[in-house]
Amino acid sequence: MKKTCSLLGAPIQTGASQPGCVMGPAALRTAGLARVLADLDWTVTDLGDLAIGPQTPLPHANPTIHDLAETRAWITILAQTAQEAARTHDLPVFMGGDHAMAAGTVSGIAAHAASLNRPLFVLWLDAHPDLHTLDTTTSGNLHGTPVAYFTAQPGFEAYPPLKHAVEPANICMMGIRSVDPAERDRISATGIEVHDMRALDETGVLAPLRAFLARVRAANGLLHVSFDVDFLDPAIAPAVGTTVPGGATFREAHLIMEELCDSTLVTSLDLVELNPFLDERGRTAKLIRDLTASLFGRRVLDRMTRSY
Ligand code: NNH
Ligand code: MN
Ligand code: MN
Ligand code: MN
Repeated sequence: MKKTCSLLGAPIQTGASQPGCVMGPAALRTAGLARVLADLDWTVTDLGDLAIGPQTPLPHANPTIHDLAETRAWITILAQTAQEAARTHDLPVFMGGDHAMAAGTVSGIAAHAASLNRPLFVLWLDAHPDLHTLDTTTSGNLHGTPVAYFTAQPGFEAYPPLKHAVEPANICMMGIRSVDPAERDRISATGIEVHDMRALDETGVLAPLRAFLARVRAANGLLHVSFDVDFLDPAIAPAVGTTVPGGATFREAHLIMEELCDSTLVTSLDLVELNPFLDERGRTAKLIRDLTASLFGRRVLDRMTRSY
């Protein structure tokens, strides 16, 4: 039986500081993502793009926050749709859209995991930990909040009520290199496993990744991968609104995706923050397509996979 994946577009950009992520799903389709995955012997179903209707503005005590009502509506529809996509496909892919969407996708997947009585693990590949609450964000850009939301931190009265939280101990972050003070405190308080760029320079990406995957396997967990384009170095991935120097190289990123593929543990994927308005001749969209292909089984040569 061929494995099934779905592609769902989430053209949300209200969580970001500048427009453009609305075009992310279209750029990934234009880069041929569906065909590439089908050529790797997956049954691919494109579920199209989600949409929200007009919203009534939702004020908040934190005056920096913008587009709260729209972002909230996206989280609601994404949580429902992600849960359903995970129920009906082996590996649903959520094409963003800015990273606020992960508040919806991960909470929806967490509900799915709870229905299977299995723990959900999250691999967060990002320059940023996205650990702000609505009370601590100073930019007001809600793409900085999803991890705090789905780990059930206080301060999210204005977001949809969270039904199933993700355990901070089940989260592994890699590539982190831009952390705000409130986020630094929350990393300590929650004990989330964070491999910042210095740590990855010291250990390489493979050792911490394999240790995390071993934990997922031992717990019979589901594994959601949330891939923020700014995880990558801006020199190879310019199409993102929040570039941070010193990001993952082409080879590090491919190695992570290849190891994730070999593990066979990944059960859902976000591709977020692609802003095609900032791209150069589609190169970032094509790179994200190729990294996804590595996760779905593309390899340079046949080789023995290591036994687990
Ligand atoms: N921490 C910053 C903020 O909250 C940056 C967040 N931007 C991101 N996150 N792109 O991945 O505004
Ligand atoms: Mn992010
Ligand atoms: Mn980021
Ligand atoms: Mn509050």
